Amino acid sequence: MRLTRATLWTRDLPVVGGPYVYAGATHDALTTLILRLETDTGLTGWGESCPLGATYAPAFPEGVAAALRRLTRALMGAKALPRPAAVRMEAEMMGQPQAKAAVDIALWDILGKATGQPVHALLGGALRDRIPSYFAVGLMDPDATAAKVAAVAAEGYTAVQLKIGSGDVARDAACLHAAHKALPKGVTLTADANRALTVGDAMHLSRLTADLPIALEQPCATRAELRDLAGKIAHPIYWDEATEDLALTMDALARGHAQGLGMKITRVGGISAMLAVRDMAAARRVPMSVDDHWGGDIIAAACVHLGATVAPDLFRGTWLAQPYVAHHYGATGPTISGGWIDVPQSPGLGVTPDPARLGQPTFEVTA
Ligand code: 0XW
Ligand code: MG
Repeated sequence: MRLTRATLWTRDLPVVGGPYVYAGATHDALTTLILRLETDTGLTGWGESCPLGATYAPAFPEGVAAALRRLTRALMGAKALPRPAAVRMEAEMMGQPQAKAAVDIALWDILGKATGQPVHALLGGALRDRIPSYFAVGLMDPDATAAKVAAVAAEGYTAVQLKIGSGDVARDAACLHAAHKALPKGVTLTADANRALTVGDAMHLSRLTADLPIALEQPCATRAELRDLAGKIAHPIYWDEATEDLALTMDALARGHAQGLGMKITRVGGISAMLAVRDMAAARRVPMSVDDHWGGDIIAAACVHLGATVAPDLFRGTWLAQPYVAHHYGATGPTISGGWIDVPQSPGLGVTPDPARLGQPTFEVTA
């Protein structure tokens, strides 16, 4: 089974009910890249990569598209399997995990279709038929924060991520107290600063919220700051943006610097890389989320298939952009209902985009 054609579409995803606001960025729309790979056996696989603008991770849409053009050219005629393709892509290009991820996801889709298995079965098997999502509440004032978290908890969400990093640590702390007070027992609360705090700010915030059972996600921007903060505050520190590749994630786990992970499947390079993170995190008993930056049905499916194989006691949930995305690429895609997501059971990813809905391709490469 060898690759014969690659087609890429570039699609704008307006933010429904937007803008999406977090520390350091406000988005009214995102740009996603949808990749279709075809084989000489007639199978088709779909991948996707959707940078969160150009400042959340070291990737941006135009760069991912350019990298995919070069990578797919190098893959024409190659075996349509994740490992041989990964080795070939490393020989072709250093880094660019967010581009390589789209290829990797499409190849797992093909492998599932070739074997008649849903991707989660190829990853060792789903542990349940539906998995919890979590809701990310944007930067607001304390009263609006309390109202929003109460509403999402009433919908059925079992975990809430509160965006902080407003520039006023006291206000961040007030929002966290308001959120904690508004949440029913059993709903977990994480404070995600998206790199906005200095080490001093994070220490100050931790003191102001010492009574709250929360975790601080990506409080500071750099790995050096996160390592400096470790041991200086009582709250667990979760790494998200800092996990820019597999090696850095492994190091953060091995050294005990990350007490939790907010993982993005395309940031580390796709399903294959995220599989390694899953098992390393489990070995260290570190909870993790299985998300992506943004994106539509294909990315959502990749996250849900992998998320379904994470042990429930170490699973923080799968965030999906789906509530903010107006259209499905095809008939359906994973959707959040009452804070939970049904795990697809058909072969591959279980998502079949309709090319007619995707517009003109950005490029097409053939063997
Ligand atoms: C909440 N998310 C998964 C959605 C946006 O991509 C940001 C990200 C996060 O955890 O910061
Ligand atoms: Mg985060």
